[in-house]
Amino acid sequence: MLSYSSYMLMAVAALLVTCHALPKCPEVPGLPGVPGLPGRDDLKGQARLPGLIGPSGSLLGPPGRDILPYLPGLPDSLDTELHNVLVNLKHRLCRLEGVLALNGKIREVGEKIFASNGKKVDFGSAVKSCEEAGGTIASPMNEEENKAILSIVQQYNQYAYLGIKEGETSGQFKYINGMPLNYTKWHQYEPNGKGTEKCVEMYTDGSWNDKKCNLYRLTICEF
Ligand code: MAN
Ligand code: CA
Repeated sequence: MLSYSSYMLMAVAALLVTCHALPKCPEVPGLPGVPGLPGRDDLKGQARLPGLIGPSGSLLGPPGRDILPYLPGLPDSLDTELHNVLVNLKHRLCRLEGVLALNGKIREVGEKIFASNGKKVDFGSAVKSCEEAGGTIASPMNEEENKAILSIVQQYNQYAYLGIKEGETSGQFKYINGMPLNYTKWHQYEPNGKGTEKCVEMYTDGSWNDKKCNLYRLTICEF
């Protein structure tokens, strides 16, 4: 059984989470600048206060100790430097994501990032442009992802093709990578194309309709 104080602690924690949104990219305490590389103020290795981040907890493992039997350990100085480079990169990336989200350019859900180029094209062209950009056409795998895609559909007020297609068996829809659907959001009475509507569009309420593949729909990709 939980004690009174642990309930109090949980209540305080819940309050803290709801009242104060946590910063997306917390300051890295005392991260030393990367030696040899100019900091943001062009100060070599001294852009931030010297401080707490050291080799412990490095992704590369404790300095000098082998990660794998056949990989030699890195010298302490290089391990620390690589660790700092990684922390710096992650922090910068986090802030850049903040800028893109602020400007309505991306939606982040878990590990996925959804984005549109604002263009309306047929299904094949949407798949192609997503792949050329290093992503794939948006394929909602749960309600949260569907909502993120929906908010882009509503931003442009345009239906979008999804990364879902009808298989050989009519009425059977799958992700374009061949995996079976683990989540669906069909509009009432859909899918109804019975082999004649092999693609899927998202309506502006987030529900899905099977539809011909040669229409012009908003391109939304996931990365
Ligand atoms: C049109 C098409 C179909 C859709 C029906 C719904 O005929 O968009 O895909 O199922 O409308 O009424
Ligand atoms: Ca339909």
